Amino acid sequence: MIKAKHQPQEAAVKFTMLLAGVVLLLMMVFGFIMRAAQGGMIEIDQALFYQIMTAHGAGMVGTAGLTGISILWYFTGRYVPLLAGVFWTFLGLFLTGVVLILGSIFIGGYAGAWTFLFPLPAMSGGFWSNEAAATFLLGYIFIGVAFLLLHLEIARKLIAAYGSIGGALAWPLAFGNGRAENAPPPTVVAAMASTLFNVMGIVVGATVLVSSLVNLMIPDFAVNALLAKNMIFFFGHVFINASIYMAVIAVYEILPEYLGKPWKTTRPFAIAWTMVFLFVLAVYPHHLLQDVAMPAWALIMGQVVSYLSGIPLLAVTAFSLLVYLRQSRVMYWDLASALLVLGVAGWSIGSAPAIIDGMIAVNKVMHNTQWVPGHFHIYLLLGEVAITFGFMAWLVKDPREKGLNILDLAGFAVYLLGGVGFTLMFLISGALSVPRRWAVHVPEWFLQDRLATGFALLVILGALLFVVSYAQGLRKKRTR
Ligand code: HEM
Ligand SMILES: [Cu+2]
Repeated sequence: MIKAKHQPQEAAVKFTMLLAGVVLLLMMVFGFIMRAAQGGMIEIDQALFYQIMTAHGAGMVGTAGLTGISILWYFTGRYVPLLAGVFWTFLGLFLTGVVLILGSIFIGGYAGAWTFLFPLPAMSGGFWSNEAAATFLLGYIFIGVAFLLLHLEIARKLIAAYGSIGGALAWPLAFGNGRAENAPPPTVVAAMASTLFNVMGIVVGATVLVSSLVNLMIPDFAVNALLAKNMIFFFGHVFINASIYMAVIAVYEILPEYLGKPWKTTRPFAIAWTMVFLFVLAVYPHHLLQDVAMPAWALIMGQVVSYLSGIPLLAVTAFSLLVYLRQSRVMYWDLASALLVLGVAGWSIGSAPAIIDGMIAVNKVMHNTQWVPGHFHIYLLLGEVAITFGFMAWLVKDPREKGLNILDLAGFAVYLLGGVGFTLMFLISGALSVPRRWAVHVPEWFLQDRLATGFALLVILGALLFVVSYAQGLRKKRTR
């Protein structure tokens, strides 16, 4: 249906998605263990809780990034020829980083959370050594370099094919008198924009990583804590947002096959992507609303841009999707299309509690509560990860079968039910001021903890069905 000029790198991406599916499952089990421990259903050593929390945070964010960029790579490969060797090098560096991170946590005992907030890595109170912390930071640096490499290859090819950065961002259509027929496809616009901001985020992240590393080795090399925090949250905010913005390319490329109509680059679409590019960079101070030392203007900017940041793109994507769905006479539901539509819905719904938390008045009481994991688990679990599973289902889709078989339906239903229940329990706990990141909860909080643990089991069951059916699909496709 969609004219592909080039052949995307099927094998590399399929292999990566299998890997990612297995890691997602494993990290979900880590999450389940944490929630069960908070509910007093199992007992684990508190130091181990924070190791698991660190692994879950870094592992999930890393996998979201990995799946997001694999989706981007796969579909960008339809429009420009990308070098396969770059992807394999990326994967090698990425996995080296993963090994370093896992070693630092489970051998070295590092448990300073995925945010490695300065000076925590260097102040473990005897729980881990400076070497363990340094290994963790080094692992991140490997992953950062891996991403930079892939983004540079993408940027290079897009600029060559579309003339300039502005050309790939559809600026002539957005701000000039360019015509929609000549505009680059949505995938190219999204790939260019997310490449730009992710590169900026990673470069800032690499700078603060290296500074923290030097500080670990030479404690006299002091880092300004507030500056380090700004840089870390700039990086973290941009990186996790980029994972969603990259994954949404799957919606633009795959759903048209179901809708019977291509997803078009319109003027609002082009403007929204440029706005997102600016806002994603400007909004990060909403992570620092509790830092009294921050200048007031930055915090106010964080709040105001929070209202604006996701909305243009979300509105354009979600609204277009609704219009396309209403107009289409050929749309049908199978696992892939159901998960992709769920992903857009989860992403949209999750942004509401995020914006609430981005208000300074609310943030003062909500910020260190489970409201925060509540909102981001919605748009990650039911957004980015739903899109990822949808993409995987599409990769192994049997063109002779149309519709949901009973296993697909069961997987989708338990994943959805579990995901909604699980995230709702976080939000309820947050509204009741239950703090986040506490290994031990008091019995008054057990009810939500235990319900959430049950819902988490459903999520894991659904995800297991998706991954198993993907693995079977890969095997069948090879023999077909
Ligand atoms: C079955 C699915 C999942 C379960 C049971 C689960 C469970 C948890 C729990 C219990 C926490 C700690 C909450 C607290 O602070 O008290 C947590 C934190 C977190 N989760 Fe999940 N999670 C799941 C899926 C995901 C997914 C899909 C992602 C991202 C793609 C994710 C990313 C994170 C992050 C970034 C944190 C923050 C870690 C920190 O505070 O340092 N989780 N999760
Ligand atoms: Cu943010």
